Amino acid sequence: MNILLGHTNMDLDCIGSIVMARYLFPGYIPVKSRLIHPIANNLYNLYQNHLGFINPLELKDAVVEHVVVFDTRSRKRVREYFDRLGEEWQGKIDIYDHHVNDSLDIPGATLHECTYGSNTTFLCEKLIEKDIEITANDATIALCGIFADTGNFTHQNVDPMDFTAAAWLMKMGANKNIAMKFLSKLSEEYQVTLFHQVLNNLSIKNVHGHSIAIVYMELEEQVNGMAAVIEKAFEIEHCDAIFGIIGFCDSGNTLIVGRSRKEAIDMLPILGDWGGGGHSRAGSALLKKKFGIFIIDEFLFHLSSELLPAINAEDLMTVNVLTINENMTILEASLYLEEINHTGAPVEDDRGKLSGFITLRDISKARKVQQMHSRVKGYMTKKVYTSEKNASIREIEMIFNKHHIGHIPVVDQEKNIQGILTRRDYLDFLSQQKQI
Ligand SMILES: [Mn+2]
Repeated sequence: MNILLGHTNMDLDCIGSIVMARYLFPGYIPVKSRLIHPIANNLYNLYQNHLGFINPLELKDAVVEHVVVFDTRSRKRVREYFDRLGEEWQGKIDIYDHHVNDSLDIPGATLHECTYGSNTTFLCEKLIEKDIEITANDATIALCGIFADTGNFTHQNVDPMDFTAAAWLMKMGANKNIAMKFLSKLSEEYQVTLFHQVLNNLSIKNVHGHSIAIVYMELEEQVNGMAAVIEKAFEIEHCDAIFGIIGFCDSGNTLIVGRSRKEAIDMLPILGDWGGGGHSRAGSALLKKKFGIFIIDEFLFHLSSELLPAINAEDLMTVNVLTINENMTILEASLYLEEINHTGAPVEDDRGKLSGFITLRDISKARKVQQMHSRVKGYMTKKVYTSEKNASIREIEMIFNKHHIGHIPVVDQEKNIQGILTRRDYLDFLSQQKQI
């Protein structure tokens, strides 16, 4: 007998991968995990006859020759199956996995890897290459896997191939409406309740300029689906990363769930040091027999030693600022702006302190009323939105969004101009970032 299996706590991407793999490995039997991830529960229940998964208990007396593993390369995530096969089992193992940052620790396995957002995509790619057609039902199940692992194509990990695979599945008859039904993150009533609790308990901390949402909660007993709850809160909170620290009174264990929007906040080292794992943007750690509110401080301390300072205004600003003196005439200012080819410039007083901002628009107002020989002082904008050197990207972004301005002078406490930030500097920064 030959078998197909995914990681423990089987999720939609595992099921999608296995359903696609059945076309590549005809006659192979899929084995289900003893735990099914809450998000995959409804799909699994509805399609279980069609899926035809067997229970790992049935492996006990079976003679298994070839095992194909999907969506993990980590031994501890497939232990429930290999334990059944027995210690002396020595068959062939192939792995199809997209967790490229995890280390392969399944002895003797041959690894086939990809960097796609969804592992199901990887299997779809193989089917596309081989020109194999699939049923509409299977296409729907696979589409769920792709939607789930790419966060409906919004996650950082999304690859063009994920779109290609999804397009192919639609062509094979995948039903998007059915797929969307299975993708609701908070499928259970209690998750919705917990979600509201998370929002109420959330606080935002600034760790080296990164805005980090932290929530600490104690629950009577361990519940499933906590990661989905934290993820949902992350969707609506405007922060760089979120960490849910959830203590379970019954076991005395604490679960940490982390999600990040920034390359600079990598879950693998942060949670890896605490015995956890996952992807760089999404991870979790279970602290065994560790429980209590003191974990927040310990964790924040750990974060501050792990994270490098975030990019700030100083990193993005232009330092040689071309300024205009407030006692120049509008005509002089106009000629000067033309010469330096800028649409506006900060204005300083005779002591060199920022006193306003003048733009071509202000100048044209003066021109209309033939006041070109008036002083800049009279036509400049006096209320200038400024920032300080150590302002975070978020603060800068907020100034641009709120005030519809093109330039932000960077000043010190005495209003000495230290630099200037333009909307262009900010947009350039954004396009260099994979995602912030
Ligand atoms: Mn996956």
